[in-house]
Amino acid sequence: MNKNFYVTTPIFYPTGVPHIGTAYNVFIADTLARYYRQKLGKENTFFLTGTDEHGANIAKAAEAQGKTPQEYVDEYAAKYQEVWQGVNLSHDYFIRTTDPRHEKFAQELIQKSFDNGDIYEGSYEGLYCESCEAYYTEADLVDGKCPNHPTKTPVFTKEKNYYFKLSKYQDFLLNLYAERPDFVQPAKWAAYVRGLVEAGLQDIPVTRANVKWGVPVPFDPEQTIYVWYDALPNYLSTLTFPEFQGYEEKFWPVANHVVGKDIIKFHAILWPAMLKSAGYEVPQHVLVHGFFTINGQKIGKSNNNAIDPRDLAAKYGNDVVRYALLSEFQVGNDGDFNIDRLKVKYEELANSWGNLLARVVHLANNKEVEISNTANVEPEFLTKLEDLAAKYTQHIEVKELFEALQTVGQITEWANKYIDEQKPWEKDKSPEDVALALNNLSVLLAKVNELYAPFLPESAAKATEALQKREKIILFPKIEDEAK
Ligand code: ME8
Repeated sequence: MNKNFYVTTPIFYPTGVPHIGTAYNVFIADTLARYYRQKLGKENTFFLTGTDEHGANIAKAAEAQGKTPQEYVDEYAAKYQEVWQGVNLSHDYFIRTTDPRHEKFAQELIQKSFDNGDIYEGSYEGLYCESCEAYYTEADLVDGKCPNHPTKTPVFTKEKNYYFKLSKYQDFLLNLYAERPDFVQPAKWAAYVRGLVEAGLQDIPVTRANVKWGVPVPFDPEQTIYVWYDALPNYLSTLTFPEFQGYEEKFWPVANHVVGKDIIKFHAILWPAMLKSAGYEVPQHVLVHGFFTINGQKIGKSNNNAIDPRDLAAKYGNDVVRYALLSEFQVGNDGDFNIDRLKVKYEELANSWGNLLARVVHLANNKEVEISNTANVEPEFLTKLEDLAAKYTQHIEVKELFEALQTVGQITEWANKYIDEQKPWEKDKSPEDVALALNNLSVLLAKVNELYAPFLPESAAKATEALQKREKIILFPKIEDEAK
């Protein structure tokens, strides 16, 4: 077992502000970080997020607003940080690729591959999508448009640039996937990536002659480093910053990159090849998640559904927003989401966890019995609880967050059934039976609080305190519908 855990989100393009779709990614990473802080300790866990601030797209967005690129990224990186703070994100650091220490690292990395002959001069002619900052072939296009940007037509571009010998790493990558079948998680995405690499890899241009807003190529300062070749190294550059002394040894290569399916190729193919070429080990896992739509519509300004996660959190609480998304579909799958589902999820938590807590505390006080004594739990009850907790652990450690939440749901369902059967409130129950039932339930509840903590940190902290102090609280108070 690893002693340390490192989790990253993609570094987001600071064009606009984060929305609920972007937030889904960071909620996954945050949940994992919180789980491992509980398990391995705060000092052995590192959670990184940040912004990807170079490239033609950023320069264009800045120009459109009459700002310099630096002014623009300063403003939008601050907005990202505000939103993440607003939703109680527990990241340990926010990396910005315009940090000179990162820029220097990105230069050193590309220089290493140049020195060992993996980067050569060439010229490129092809179709380029400025929104993706990526080249495409005719076959990649959908109705003549970019496969990721249905309104953008990739433009024919010709320029001198330097290529990275990605094709050289085909066998290395196939061996990596064979030796570590869970390098990419979940399995269906591992199979997808393997298929792509088996079909063959082409060398890719990794510098740009025409993009000025970028990191200068150290061996040809007329050129800048391709934005992805500058962005991916953020995961490693941060660990070399002076304030993180010893982190590179501690957190590399135990990295877990959480990425959306749109950027899987960069993380599962290009990044390991870049690292191998520069003499680094590859990360531990790439966790791929799907995309969700809202009421069947793609999230975006044009659909007017790019909801700020803080707006939902203001009404339902940070915890329920993340719970609602993480409990709605499996990590690798696509899904749909809407406010009605969020309300259903809120009720679900109120009726299961909230209700259980209220009943146990109320009855324990009413009947004046001792609770939370692990030594006095019925053995079969304890075994069942431990089995379910072990199932949760198995799921979360392979990042099956949906399944882990379902397991906690099974525990609360069982407990609510148990309390209904035991009826500890009835007058004819013996004090011993009442004490046993409430003791069983309070120990179970403490476990539920612990298991929910990575997912619903604020509520779990409240529930834990209430149980310890035997204070009757309403964990999920009724929310008035403004329509009524
Ligand atoms: O790609 N559902 O940045 P980006 C789920 N800078 N996830 C969604 C989503 C949705 N509807 N919409 C967005 C970049 N996402 C690069 C990354 S990393 C070295 C560089 C998430 O701002 C999803 O995780 O375009 C996707 O991968 C990410 O936002 C894209 O962020």
